[in-house]
Amino acid sequence: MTDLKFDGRALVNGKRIGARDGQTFDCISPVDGRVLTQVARCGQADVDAAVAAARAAFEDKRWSGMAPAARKRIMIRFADLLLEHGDELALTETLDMGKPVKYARGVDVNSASNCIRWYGEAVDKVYDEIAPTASTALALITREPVGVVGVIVPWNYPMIMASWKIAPALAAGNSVVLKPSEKSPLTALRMADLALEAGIPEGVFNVVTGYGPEAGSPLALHMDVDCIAFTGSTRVGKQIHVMAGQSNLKRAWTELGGKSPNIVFADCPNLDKAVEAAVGSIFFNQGESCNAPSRLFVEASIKEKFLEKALKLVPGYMPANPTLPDTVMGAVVDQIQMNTVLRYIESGKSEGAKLIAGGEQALAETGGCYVQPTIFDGVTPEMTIAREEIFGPVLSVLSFTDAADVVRQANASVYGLQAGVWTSDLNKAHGVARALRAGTVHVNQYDEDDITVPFGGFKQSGVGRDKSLHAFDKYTETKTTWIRIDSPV
Ligand code: TXE
Repeated sequence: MTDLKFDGRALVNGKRIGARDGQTFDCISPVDGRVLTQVARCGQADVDAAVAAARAAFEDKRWSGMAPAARKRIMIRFADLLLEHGDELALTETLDMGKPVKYARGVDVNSASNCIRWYGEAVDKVYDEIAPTASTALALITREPVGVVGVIVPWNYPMIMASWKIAPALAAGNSVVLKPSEKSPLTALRMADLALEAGIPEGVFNVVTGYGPEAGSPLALHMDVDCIAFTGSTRVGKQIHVMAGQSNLKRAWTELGGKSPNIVFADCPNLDKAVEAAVGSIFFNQGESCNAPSRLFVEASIKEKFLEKALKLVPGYMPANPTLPDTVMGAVVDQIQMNTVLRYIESGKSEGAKLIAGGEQALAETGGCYVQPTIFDGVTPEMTIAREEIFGPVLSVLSFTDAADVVRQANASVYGLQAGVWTSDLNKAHGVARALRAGTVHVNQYDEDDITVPFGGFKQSGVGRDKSLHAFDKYTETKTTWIRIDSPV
């Protein structure tokens, strides 16, 4: 595996090609600062070519016209190929964006493959509808692929974020142009290679690499893209909706930031489990998860005991080289992100929060981008670290007195992605879960996850849902066909 070679060229119409103007940028590993390869710096002309290829493929029905059962077989082959190349993909992901290789293999590769398989398996089992109209007419309600789907994804789970969008889009018969993050472009390119090998026809799945304003905006603004699916920051997500409106009113779906509250009541059924979940979930993936429970609310009467237990777990999350098999916390994605996280830590200190763990850069001698697992106690709702998405291994601990108090605090956020509630009281669990304005509420755990359930947010955490059969709604148009029946009998 040490002899991994990377190809940073875009993939358009079934061929690997450089940017039309020959421009590239360095793909730098946050593990140790080494340059992994040069990546095509695509712009408007490259996006135009990719969209044209996707449109031609859609129009000639080489994929969209295939029977769902035939698309299914190819999608399953694609999912199998991801697993067959699992070690290579996992190491590529680790080198490219810094996550521990054991999770890149055990979580990212498996989850992406499972997602592609699931939508492939689903697509020949979904029926259309006939409306309950009068017998003088027949009203067919059918689903059609929306056409050319643009997909823009971030760097925290590159393969998973891509698969959550390309899998339902492709299964439904669309053509796709994917723009991965400039910080983590390599696995998306390999996924597209493997899709071709699996039999997804040329032009159906294209990848353009490059920066957001240069390659992402032309996709979101393109007059021949029918739908744009985005995961990333709320700041850019808002621009995506504007660009959709400024161009052809393409369907725009956004999965954006979060500042998820995790609420532990004094009657929590198992304090140790709650502590493990609170700590493990914020430090998993270096805290670079949109659903990370970054605001921990602990009922005042148990806070001291809770934090005592939490602090004992922190040394287990000290960052290490993510290519080593036992590492549980790796590098944050790049220097820019590391500096952002360190700035947030400084703001926590200067605004009066109490730093009780971490707070520093780590492993600077490696040339990589590492931050210690960090916990602030005594955080109050108006502090920056209680309001803004840090996207790093930083936990903000707040406290509360009763259910009404904590629901008010928890909902006082522009975000509404996920939330956690820990209590033995069934009424309290249901009552608080209902009152929380979040797309997903976890009760007495924070790690349940399955492709069968929708994922997405309320408020400024975005519009629409990934995963589950609901995701097909994003990539299909609903058509009504009325047929008059002048019955002779
Ligand atoms: O995200 P961006 P960045 C948050 C997180 C992080 C911050 C910045 O807080 O610290 O955002 O990360 C593309 N038109 N999240 O800067 O910029 C970009 O190239 C079209 C949370 O990496 O949103 C990339 O492919 N596209 C989030 C994608 O958008 C544009 C995950 C995401 O980049 C564009 C990521 C433009 N003008 C970051 N500008 C989550 N919650 O999951 C950028 N892009």
